[in-house]
Amino acid sequence: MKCVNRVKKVAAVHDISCMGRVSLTVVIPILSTMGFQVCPLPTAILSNHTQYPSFSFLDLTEEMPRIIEQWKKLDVQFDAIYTGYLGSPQQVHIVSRFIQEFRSDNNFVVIDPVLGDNGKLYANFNEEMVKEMQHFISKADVITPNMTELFYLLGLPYKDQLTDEELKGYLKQLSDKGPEIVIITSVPVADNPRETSVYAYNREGNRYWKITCPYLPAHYPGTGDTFTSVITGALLQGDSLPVALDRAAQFILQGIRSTFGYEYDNREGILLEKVLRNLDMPIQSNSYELI
Ligand code: PXL
Repeated sequence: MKCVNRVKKVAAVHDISCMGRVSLTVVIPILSTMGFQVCPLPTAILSNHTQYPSFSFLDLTEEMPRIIEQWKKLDVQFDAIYTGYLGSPQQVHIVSRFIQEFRSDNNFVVIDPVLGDNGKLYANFNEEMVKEMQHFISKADVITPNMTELFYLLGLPYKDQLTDEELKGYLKQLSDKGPEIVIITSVPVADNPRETSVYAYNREGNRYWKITCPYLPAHYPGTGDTFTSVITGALLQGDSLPVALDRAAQFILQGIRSTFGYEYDNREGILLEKVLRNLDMPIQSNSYELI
């Protein structure tokens, strides 16, 4: 009998930030709770994420090819490859090769093009990294840029007031670079600071989707990783794109609401542990619309 994964496996290419809930400390619990095995390919070990004023950084660029070599010997098959924070342009090259070697007709590739937020690049990223990411996204089936990353990927100046038609144009432009599914997160809603939207495009079927949810005025690092982890798990379990969007948006909102009421250092991220079990619940929101 052909060897299949009894539990679906996800290769998760992200850093380990030891403080502040981002990257692998978010990806692993979410995908495990959803019933998938996470196989981390760590890119770096940081004392804490880079939105704190200082951090230690152990670059794992040299170790990554060694891990990949051993995985090849094991003949491991992944059902999904999901990449997030990459530490350097060289890592982009390593992960591009990894995707080429491990992709098949039976898996899909999710690239969260982590570059920045709030109109700015994260500390220790520069234009070279932006250029690499612009090429790298062509390797993906699914990409999930936030608004900041959208404009860096397209090489356009940042702006935050956009019409549905403009957003549909941007979604299509990014999809034309390769990915079948493009999802843009944290889009402000015109004249309504209490709401935020997610826009998405699926080339299969040529349909555009939008979901709008309440926005609470607080910034928590790692919500992008949380969102894309739920999207990856939802697609792995066979959800349609709009249902995956609803599931991810509902979970983020639950996470933020469980945290917002506390006086708390937002840099630690949402109180994920309080809501993880909700991933087993049916979706209660049904906010997606076709645009
Ligand atoms: O996805 C966010 C993220 C991941 N990894 C590191 C980060 C951040 C955001 O600040 O600094 C190291």
